[in-house]
Amino acid sequence: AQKKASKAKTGTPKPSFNFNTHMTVEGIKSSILNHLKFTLARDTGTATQRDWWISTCHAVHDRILERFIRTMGEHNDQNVRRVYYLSLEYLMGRMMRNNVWNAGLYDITKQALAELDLSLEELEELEEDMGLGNGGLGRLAACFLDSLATLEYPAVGYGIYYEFGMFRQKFENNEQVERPDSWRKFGCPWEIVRPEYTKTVRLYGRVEMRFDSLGNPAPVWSDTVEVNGLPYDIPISGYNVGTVNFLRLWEARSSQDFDFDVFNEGGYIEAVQDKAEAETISKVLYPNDNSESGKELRLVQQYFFVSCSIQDIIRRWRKLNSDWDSFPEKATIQLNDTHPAITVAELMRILVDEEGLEWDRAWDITREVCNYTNHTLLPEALERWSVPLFEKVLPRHLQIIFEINRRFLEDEVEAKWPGDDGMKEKLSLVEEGNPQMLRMAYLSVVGSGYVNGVAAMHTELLKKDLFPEFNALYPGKIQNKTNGITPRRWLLASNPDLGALITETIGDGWASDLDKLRALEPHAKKAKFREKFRAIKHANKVALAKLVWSECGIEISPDAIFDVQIKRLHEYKRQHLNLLHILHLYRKLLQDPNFDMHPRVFIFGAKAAPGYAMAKTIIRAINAVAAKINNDERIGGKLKVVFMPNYRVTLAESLIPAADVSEQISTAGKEASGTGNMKFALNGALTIGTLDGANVEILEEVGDDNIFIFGLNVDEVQALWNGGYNPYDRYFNDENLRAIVDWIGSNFFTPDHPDALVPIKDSLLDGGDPYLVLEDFAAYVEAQERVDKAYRDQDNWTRMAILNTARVGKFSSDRTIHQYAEEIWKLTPVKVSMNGDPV
Ligand code: B1H
Repeated sequence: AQKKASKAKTGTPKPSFNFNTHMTVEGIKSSILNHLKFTLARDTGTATQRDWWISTCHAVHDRILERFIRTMGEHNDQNVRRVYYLSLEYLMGRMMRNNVWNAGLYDITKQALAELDLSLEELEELEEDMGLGNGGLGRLAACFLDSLATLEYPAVGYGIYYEFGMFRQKFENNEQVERPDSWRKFGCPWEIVRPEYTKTVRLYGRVEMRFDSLGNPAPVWSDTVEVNGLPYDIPISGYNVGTVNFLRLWEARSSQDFDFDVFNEGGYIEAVQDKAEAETISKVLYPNDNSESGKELRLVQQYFFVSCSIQDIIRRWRKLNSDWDSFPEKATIQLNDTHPAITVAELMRILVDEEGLEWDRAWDITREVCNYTNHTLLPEALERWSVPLFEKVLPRHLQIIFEINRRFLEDEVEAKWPGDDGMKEKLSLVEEGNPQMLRMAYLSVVGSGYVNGVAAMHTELLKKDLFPEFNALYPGKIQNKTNGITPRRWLLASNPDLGALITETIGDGWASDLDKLRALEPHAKKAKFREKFRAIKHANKVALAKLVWSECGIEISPDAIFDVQIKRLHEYKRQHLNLLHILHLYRKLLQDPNFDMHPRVFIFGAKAAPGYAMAKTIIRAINAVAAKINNDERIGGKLKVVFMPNYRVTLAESLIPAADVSEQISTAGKEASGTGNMKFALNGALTIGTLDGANVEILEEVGDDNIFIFGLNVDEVQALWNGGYNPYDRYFNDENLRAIVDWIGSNFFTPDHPDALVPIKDSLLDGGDPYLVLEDFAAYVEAQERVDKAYRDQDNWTRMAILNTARVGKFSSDRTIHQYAEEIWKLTPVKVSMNGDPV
């Protein structure tokens, strides 16, 4: 292998051709004009804004590709160890701004466009979000890719090239309406299609025992249906480094352009229809955050992308290596939740059935290569596949999972708990029942070297509540890796004025070493600095007010407190707790026009899963209440409620820099980590939140004077449930709360739709208040009063905001990725030249 590698190095002639990808204003400008003419066949006289936009993307892309090719060359020459990140979701958002910042092209691109009488900011608006994810889990994958490249780790992300990403949300009569997201309608300028790496995936069929020439029985998977996976690569630029990694996304293609038999029988239309059916595999992202669908197409999506990716990983390994013992030295795989958990069975199938390895050796390799990240404890999100469905789609994989289970129970569980059948039933990968169900989380734990949670508290609960026996069986296997966010997208690029102030104050370097922000702490004491910090927040609020006006037609004052809750709509995240508090303020204002509160704007952004009725009712309730409040002359504009439609990465980039208050109010024990909480704190918003997920660690970093914590902690929640909780007690003992809950349940807010909001009241009372909204209400109101009071002391508020920015360096995804690399992947960075000069 070593020999092969060095041969590849010397054997490649160095071209002397000048590709004209100069990193200068003139270079970019001529590149844009060149693409306008020769890529788009346009002249400057007839070019539309979109033509200019696409040409600009290509000009930037060209410069990134130069480094991309160099990175691949270096990784190949050195036969490096790589991490493969497998995820069904990548919530990338727009690519342009991030690309120009990371590649160091921001100033020259802006300048080049200005010289062409164009504005980068205006053109950027033409880019659709690459919204191939639901929420936190998908955005985390995107932040990780950014950090992997920035820290110069050899890494490939694998996923699906969905034709339709997360649906577009509109409101009609206060209700959510979903529209398809045809984000690639005008093409994606960042993609590179690689037909030479197309893979074939087999599905369905049956397994027969056949005998080889020596008379040994061997399973044969036959009569399968075939579909092809066509890879598209999206280059991922590191920040200020030569490394450009890539995200490889698979698109499903029919395996035959024409089925000639059907064609000859005259079934032309039928032949093309079959083709269309295969291609539905990569059509659309399942829009369920934190809940599983159990649908056959979803299982097919999972296997499709796992199989393509594993084949591709093996192909790359084989170019330079041959002995399977070296496979775990060259590859480590991270499973982003259980969505790619079939990897465990697929690797075993390839190693045992196709490569002829002994089971035990194959198992050692599989377990060494795979690692699993758990992102949730919610029972409805823990994937379980019905055995009959799984058998229909993947009959051979089912056998393999049964064999993994048999050995696991008979060897490992039996050794640890001899004769304990209860324990075997409890830990079995197969849940008994009708039908039997495969527990994908258990398969992932058993088939992985390491398992991790995504925040300290979440990992403790994993060990204590979800996997206690596995933790006893495999001590040290379960680790914590607290989530993080990339400071490039979430500060440098989205809040450029704050970024510039920080650089001017403490120098540069912070964007790739976020702990450096601690140097801002002493500046919190300086009036001049506070003034500048506050002015930037104010300017961001003015910009957001403009956006709210143009998008929603609601006028808001930048002098009000901007109180923001943006995240998926889910009962456990408790947008309805926020709503009850809004109603509380509304009542106060109606009953006492002199009620003393600082003007406040409550801003929401949230998509509900299309099948999640209660979530949709909560959206409707917030919209209905907003309509009433915003049009109520009596409250003198002290209270406004804005629900911005179609919440997505791009909207977050406008909202977070403008927020004063960050709502992180999930029921303790339910939010695994949260990552929005980190983005807000980094941008100087103060958190009002429960002791849940990473809020606990944010509190540790910023100190309890600089955050508003309220409500039951996780032990108190468990104690309350154990002792028996009756929400009616809270309802009857608090006259104010009772009035508010009854108000929601009345037809006051939806006069034309009687009972539309009753399900909310029902869930809070007869439904048992599963997320303890009524229980935490009083504490939440009290915490909001603290917020109101604190905001009136603008100087002190700004001081607290600065201390948030200064103290949250821990939540850089660079820190997270460094820990994964050191403690799980055992990965070393590889230097790549930025400009072709030796490093
Ligand atoms: C998170 C999901 C999720 N946890 C199932 N689990 C899905 C589960 O389509 N599905 O089937 C999709 C998504 N998403 C989130 O992960 C957690 O709720 C957040 O607390 C956490 O910050 C984020 C990243 O770790």
